[in-house]
Amino acid sequence: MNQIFNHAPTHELQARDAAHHMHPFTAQGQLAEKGARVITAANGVFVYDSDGEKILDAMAGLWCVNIGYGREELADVAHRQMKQLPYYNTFFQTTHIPAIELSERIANLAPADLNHVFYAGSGSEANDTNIRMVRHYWAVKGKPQKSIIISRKNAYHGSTVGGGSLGGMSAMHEQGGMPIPDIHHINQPNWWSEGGDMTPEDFGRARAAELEEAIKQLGADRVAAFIAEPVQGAGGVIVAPDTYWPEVQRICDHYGILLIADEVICGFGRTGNWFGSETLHIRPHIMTIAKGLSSGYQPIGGSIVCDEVAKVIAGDEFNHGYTYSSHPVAAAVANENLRIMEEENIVGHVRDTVAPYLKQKWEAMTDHPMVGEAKIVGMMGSIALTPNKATRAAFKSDAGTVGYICRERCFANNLIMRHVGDRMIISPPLIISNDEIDLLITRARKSLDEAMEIVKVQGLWEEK
Ligand code: PXG
Repeated sequence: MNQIFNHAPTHELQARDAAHHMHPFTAQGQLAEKGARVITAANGVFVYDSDGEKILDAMAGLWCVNIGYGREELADVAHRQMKQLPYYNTFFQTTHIPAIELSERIANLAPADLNHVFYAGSGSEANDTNIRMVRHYWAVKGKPQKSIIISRKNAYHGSTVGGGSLGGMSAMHEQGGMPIPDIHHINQPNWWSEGGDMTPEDFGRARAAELEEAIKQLGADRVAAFIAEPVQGAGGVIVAPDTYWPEVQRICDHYGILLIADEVICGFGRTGNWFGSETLHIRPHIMTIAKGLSSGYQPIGGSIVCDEVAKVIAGDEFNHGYTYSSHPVAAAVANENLRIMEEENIVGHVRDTVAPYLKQKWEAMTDHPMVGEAKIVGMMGSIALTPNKATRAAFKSDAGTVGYICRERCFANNLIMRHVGDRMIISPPLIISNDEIDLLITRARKSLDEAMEIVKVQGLWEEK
């Protein structure tokens, strides 16, 4: 692998970064003091930093590098496509070959009659498309008042004004005037934190019933769609109890509500099937896709749309689109990424080999004194940190204090494992091997031990 070592020293790169580069979801001042970690190269499941450290990336970048780093075929395709046709749009009755080929491949991979793709540059943009598309669909059908979209608290659907409004992140809603009108949030199916004395099964049914109550209260003639991630990712890899999704599906069917599955994280093999909807037996009308579509090698997202919605909106001009909708280089790279995934049976590798192995190792971590529950679906997992497993107590410190300590230990041990509040989460590249899973678990356990020590020394081992 070609690592570039003749770059400026780390402290100099950090100072230049702090001077001019504004980071997403970051307190700039704090980062400027600490200095950002400078990532310089990557291969397989490892990334390298400017100090030469080799770090196991158990987050696949931001849940996206499903195929792993360093696949030269993707670079070659991008190079060829840039020389052939670096840009053209698909507005104004034009198209190009990468868009044709990618759409055909996605339609073949997607379940049921999800046969049509509208492209965006990201998951956020795709969800903005979805807001407009489902409202437009009902308007064309003579029901313009059917415009409310129901979503869930602690969901993540992106960071644009539309995507952030759909999302249920209160910290985001506090800034910049969100949510936009006609978005309604119900509670999430997070049993560990919010299940109280209920069994997970009863709790799953109760949280699904909130959807029905919301529809009745708002009026089915006002509700356009329900949007949800099959497994909540950024919210902390929250896996709903088994009773939840069948009931949600029944409710959407019964009241004639469109179902949008946000597959930005769950899509393209992450859960052991091509789509999370297949794993959880959901039948969506629209799927949001991004991330694993190109394994993050190019920015591309989109909406996979069912025949009925596509047919209805086809009768009219849909006044919507982005300069980079179906960008030829991004589309060519995504197509090559999916070709490799199919040819190398990477979804099979997940389902039959690494997901069962990781599940066994991950769930065994509940023997650690600080780990309450361990949840995992395919290659996305979370553990809840707690000072009292029996009562599922939260730490007395602000949510995230202990999680942050643990994340810092992971970083120090050359493992990228994230925290969401006091949950630790992983989503490694799908091409990870069982040996690399062993390394992941060894480093995670070491980090947990060290974090627990610090938590105790700092007097933070206290229940809320
Ligand atoms: N939907 C879901 C389910 C996502 O996870 C988006 C939409 C938005 O995609 P774009 O491409 O616009 O970022 C996402 C993105 C995190 C984190 O901290 C998660 C995402 C993005 C950034 C950070 O876990 N997910």
